[in-house]
Amino acid sequence: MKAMKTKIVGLLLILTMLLVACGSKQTTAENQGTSDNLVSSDSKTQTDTTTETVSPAENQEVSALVSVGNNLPLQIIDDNYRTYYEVFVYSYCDSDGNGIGDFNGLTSKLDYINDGDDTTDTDLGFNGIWLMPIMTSTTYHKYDVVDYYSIDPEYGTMDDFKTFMAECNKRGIKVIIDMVLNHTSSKNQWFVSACDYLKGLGDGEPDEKDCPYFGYYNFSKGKTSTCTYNVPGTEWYYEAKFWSEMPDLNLANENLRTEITNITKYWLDLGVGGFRLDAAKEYYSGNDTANVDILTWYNSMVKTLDPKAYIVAEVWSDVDTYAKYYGSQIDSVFDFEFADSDGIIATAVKGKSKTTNAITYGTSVAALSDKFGGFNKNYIDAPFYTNHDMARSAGFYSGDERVNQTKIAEALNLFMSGSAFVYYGDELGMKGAGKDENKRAPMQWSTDATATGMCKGPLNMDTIKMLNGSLETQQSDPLSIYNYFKTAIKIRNQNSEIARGEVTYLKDISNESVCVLKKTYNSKEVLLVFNIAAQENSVDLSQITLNGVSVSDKAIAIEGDLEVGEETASLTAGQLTVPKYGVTVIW
Ligand SMILES: [Ca+2]
Ligand SMILES: [Ca+2]
Ligand SMILES: [Ca+2]
Repeated sequence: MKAMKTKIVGLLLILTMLLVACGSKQTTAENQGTSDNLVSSDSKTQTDTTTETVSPAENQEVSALVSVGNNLPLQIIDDNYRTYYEVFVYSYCDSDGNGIGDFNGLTSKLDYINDGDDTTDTDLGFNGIWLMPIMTSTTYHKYDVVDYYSIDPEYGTMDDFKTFMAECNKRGIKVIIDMVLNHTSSKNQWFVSACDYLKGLGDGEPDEKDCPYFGYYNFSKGKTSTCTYNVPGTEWYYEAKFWSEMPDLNLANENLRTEITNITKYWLDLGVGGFRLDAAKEYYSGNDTANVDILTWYNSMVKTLDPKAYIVAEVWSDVDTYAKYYGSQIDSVFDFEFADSDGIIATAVKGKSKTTNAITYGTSVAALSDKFGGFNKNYIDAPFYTNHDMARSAGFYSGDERVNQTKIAEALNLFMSGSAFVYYGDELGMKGAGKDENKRAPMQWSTDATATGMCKGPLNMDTIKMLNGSLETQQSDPLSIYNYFKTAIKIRNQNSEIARGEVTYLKDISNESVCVLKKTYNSKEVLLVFNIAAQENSVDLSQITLNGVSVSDKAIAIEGDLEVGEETASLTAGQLTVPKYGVTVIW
């Protein structure tokens, strides 16, 4: 961390010298200081809106693009407010030509995710990775764990994983792994042993002293409403909520809890920074209170082992239900209300209904602190837009504004407070809907399926016609979805208030097309303005004060400008004009 700070200060010094050398004007007296005031949180360098810093060879459009902002130094803070990239290793990058993604492939792409160098912006800038299950399993998706102390051989060796972890650490990327605790694979030795024990029991009564694994699962003598699958050759039945080959665990069992503690410690010792808890709603299906109790135990156990570990749970439900899960004091619960094609983000962007628009987004975002904070004052929201269980977002929209809508929807996700999650491939506007396999298609490094690193994808995947091109085609296009993403994450990384700010929704100046939010962090205020419409919009911000200064004052400027096209936003005497689907950060 110290080295990184030194690097940032060094970079600022160089930047300052360059600005001076280029003759760029500093527009306010308060900014005419040394590089010291550049790193203090409430000061900034403002380059003039003319184009002195741009080489004469560049045309006016490009000049306009760079002059409005997005030039602030990154403010990367080593805490649990991060920008996470959800990776399905199977479909990400194949290193050995068998068509299945693996750790060596993923490691080779880390410079794409985050190169660890804050002076470059050739990387996406994620500082967290969520790995979908990586332990030995019988399926391609690996949500049925056979051995919790291993890496699935399809993904490589434990040494490959250790190399991956070391490279992530170098880059400041926190890695969290999927921890599947609701069920195991039927091929897990625990379940196999328990079934063998029951088969040899005859008419006798089971005793955990003879076979502790019997207590790990939910068995009953005779079929019940929950225990519906038969252990062959016995009168015993077991619970398997999702699939006969995924028997549910009995998380109240003390021996199992000791085992889970050992498993958790094993992965923390390997350098993992936390866990994504799969299917927490089904620990005790239909009993949220019991589930919160399980999470309370798990969270306190994990935080005892590593106070900085991060835990996010999947509770696929309505917001009032998953809010209650914060009562366990886990850091995060995925914010499903905003996700998917019928969530707050997508419906606001579609804007077809009077009830789903910029106002819905603003009021919903502002309501979160009351909803979650009452259960856990240290809650960290976990917004996401799509994941491996949902259709890809590129298919949510149609018509002329399809690409622009795909873009701004991601900004509505990435500019939320908390740890924001992005599903791999969404940065390329990948497509995929219908059966699960289609939602987990090969990362589109290239349109050539035989190119280096390309994966073959899940066996039963349909042929998917991508809409927005591969990384190869998008990299060089400044208006591609990929480059939009990079800028969005950069702005999030430049303004630490975006992820950490307390939200105030400014309803008096917001409307069905424009949402204005004020975010406050460390006593500093910034404004976020979203124009969720296919037309340019203007808003009068002159009556607003930020950090005690009127927005109409020259000291307040657009410090982040995220645009779908070449037009940029402008702020004059408190009057803000934002191009269609534009987003600005003002302070
Ligand atoms: Ca492979
Ligand atoms: Ca970089
Ligand atoms: Ca269960």
